Amino acid sequence: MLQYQLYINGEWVSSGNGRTFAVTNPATGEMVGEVADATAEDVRRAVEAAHRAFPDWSARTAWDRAAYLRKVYELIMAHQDELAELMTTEQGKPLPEAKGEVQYAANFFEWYAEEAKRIYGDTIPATHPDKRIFVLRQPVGVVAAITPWNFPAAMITRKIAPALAAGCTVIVKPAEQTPLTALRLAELCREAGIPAGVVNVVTGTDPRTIGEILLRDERVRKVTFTGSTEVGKLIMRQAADTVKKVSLELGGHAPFLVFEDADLEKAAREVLISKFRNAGQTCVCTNRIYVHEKISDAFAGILAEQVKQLRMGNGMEAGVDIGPLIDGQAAEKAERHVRDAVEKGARILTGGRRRSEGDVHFFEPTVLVGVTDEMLVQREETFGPVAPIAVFRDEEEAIRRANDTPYGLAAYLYTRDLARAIRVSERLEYGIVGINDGLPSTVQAPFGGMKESGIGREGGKYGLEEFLETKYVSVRLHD
Ligand code: TXE
Repeated sequence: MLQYQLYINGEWVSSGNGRTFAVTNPATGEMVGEVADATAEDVRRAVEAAHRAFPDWSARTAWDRAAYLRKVYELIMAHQDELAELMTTEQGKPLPEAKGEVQYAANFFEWYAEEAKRIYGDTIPATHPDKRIFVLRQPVGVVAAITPWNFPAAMITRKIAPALAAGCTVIVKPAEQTPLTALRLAELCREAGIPAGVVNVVTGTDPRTIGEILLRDERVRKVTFTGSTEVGKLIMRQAADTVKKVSLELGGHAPFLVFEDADLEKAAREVLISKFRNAGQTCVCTNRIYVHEKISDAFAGILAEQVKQLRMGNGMEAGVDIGPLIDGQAAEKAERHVRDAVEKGARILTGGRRRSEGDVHFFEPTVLVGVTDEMLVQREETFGPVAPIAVFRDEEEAIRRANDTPYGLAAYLYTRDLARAIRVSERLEYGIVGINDGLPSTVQAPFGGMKESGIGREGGKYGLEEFLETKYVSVRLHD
């Protein structure tokens, strides 16, 4: 069993009151680790450490910081199997998916090691011959990064790699369900020689208090959050008091539009990938499938056949495609959504049942047909392996229904018609659109949502912007 303390100011320290909490394996219910339960004072100490580390870290050259980032990348890759196993153990996703996530997570360090060197300013022609105007990009300061359990490694590296590249120092608050991966990453940052206080990790069972302390502190200049829309809104309100910069990556409710000219086998394969990875617990997961009426029966049949092949079980076992859900609440939500759909007239083609035993919760990969827009599956993010299929008559209707949600993170469409693909993608009110592509996420692209799915972008040059201030310096040339 793994034991970890808090990582503050380059040291491993116990919580101020000595308390710890257990981390369990969602596939077995067994305790797999024990970590420190931070007190309010511990969080303040982490802020203090990050604040003190900032002047030195931000004053280093970009080349210097880049060398540390590259080292972290190398260390993550050197430990990729171990990290993937750790992630599957505390989060439940199948091991091959966990390996994919480790590579994705590491890529942020590799990318930002390069991007750190490309933080350019500007010079602007002045209105007076004696004047010069320079625009500088400077690190925003201390960053609080609050992360979820569904991608225990990538949601952290996607935030801290650009933050460190920009010259910021960070306090990471990982989800209480998956702190072990976060703490192992902190160990690797330490091994890479990242100076004390530049990266700090506080774990705890009272996220409300930890969040409040991070958000009230005026020394924290930026908060970057991935999680539920509800908590995201709270964070935005709390950040207002000290006018922090805010980035939010919140829930999604992704539509997948399948047009009548689609290759049905291939379209079903993309839906399968985008819907069922991580047992549907992904913010960009397909949540609503809209299929043209001419092909809907055939498409549903093909998708259901593919879904029936998925194997559910412990993600550590070879051949498993669907792991457990993170907890009982997640299973209840999936069950409630399926029940509601059936009560309102939907039909289950495959799956549909919850399998809970003690603290272990699975939900069968499910395909629903006859789905209408007033059903819960169409209104709320299910965050589980449920694929609801609704039918549309024409392009206009498909776009209108796809956009009829407060969310705006990812959307997908499948067609052979290039003009339609471009036309529809331009009208979808989403931050990410996959055309014939169910897996668009990649480190160099700007990941993020419109509407209530969030603010700001992560990845590529866009992700770096979030950690930079813009300052202009106006110079008069005479004395
Ligand atoms: O999220 P929370 P939960 C969605 C998804 C899921 C639902 C609930 O629909 O079913 O949210 O998941 C920390 N102040 N997503 O309850 O609570 C918490 O400790 C400061 C989508 O797990 O938002 C964790 O570190 N922080 C999403 C992080 O917020 C607080 C990924 C996320 O947890 C806090 C996860 C507070 N008051 C869930 N309360 C995505 N965008 O991918 C909690 N936290």
